[in-house]
Amino acid sequence: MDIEKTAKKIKSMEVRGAGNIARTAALALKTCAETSKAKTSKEFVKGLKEAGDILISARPSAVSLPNAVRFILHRAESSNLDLLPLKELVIATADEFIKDSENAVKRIGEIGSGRISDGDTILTHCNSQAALSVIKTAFRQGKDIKVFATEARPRYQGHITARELTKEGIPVTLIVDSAVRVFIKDIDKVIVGADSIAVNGAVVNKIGTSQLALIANESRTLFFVAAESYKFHPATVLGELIEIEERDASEVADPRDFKGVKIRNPVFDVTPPEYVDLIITERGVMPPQAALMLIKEQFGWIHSDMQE
Ligand code: RI2
Repeated sequence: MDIEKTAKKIKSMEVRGAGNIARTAALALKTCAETSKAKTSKEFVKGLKEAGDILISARPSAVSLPNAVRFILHRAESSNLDLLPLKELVIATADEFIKDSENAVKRIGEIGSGRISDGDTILTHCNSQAALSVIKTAFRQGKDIKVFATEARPRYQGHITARELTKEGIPVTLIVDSAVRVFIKDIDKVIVGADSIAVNGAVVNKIGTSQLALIANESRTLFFVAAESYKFHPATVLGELIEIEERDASEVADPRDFKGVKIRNPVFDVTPPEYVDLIITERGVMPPQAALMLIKEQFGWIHSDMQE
């Protein structure tokens, strides 16, 4: 798997979804290790670091991407192995990340489904494998549930969600993003995914999520976030802000049809922790206020790297 090609696919969103881009980056680093022509361990790590930088620069908001790269690089850099065992270590670490990530999504489904009741109508936004894992698991347990899916303008990932859930046999209603307030009275729980979670429990997710959270809060509807622990952003402990990606205006409308009009396209927004009832992780369910605790447990090992 070519690093530049993979980065391009992530940038263009041919490969998308915070968990998916992390796993894809890990796979790309694995291939990079397998095909490396480096003659020394030092040279090998240097090449791996360069590849990691290219992958990380593909999309700025989902911390899952740099977390995956750093997980692998940290192991390589902190070992004193010779070239061959070092390569094997990197390959095994990439495999470990991918496997753990897949298991985390499954576990989130098992844990989160406990929060879904028979007869619930659930609203979800965009297309999150973690959020859908909760919904699908609850349905497979025999719970009679219905789902409202927002379309998620401008790229319509909600269409993927609607198709995915229908395939599973779950009744789905597709609505435009701006219709949420009309339907909120019919909704028992909102479940969304996350691209990044800050140390204060603020959730960065697909644009529109924070509006949805406001509406849920106004109508006293539970608002859940489903996220693997590698979606937590360690650098926010040091005060770093999460960059919000702004993509090309042409995703919103053809600029040629709007001469003289400025078109903006931020693709994520920030939901304050006050609007989040629970975060469902593979380690268990937690309030957003416990984010620091999770970050300390999960990322103690990279703290020293971040200070450099
Ligand atoms: P999972 C997506 O980003 C959405 O914002 C989604 O909620 C989030 O990643 C998490 O998705 P995009 O790549 O990792 O569509 O739960 O911009 O699949």
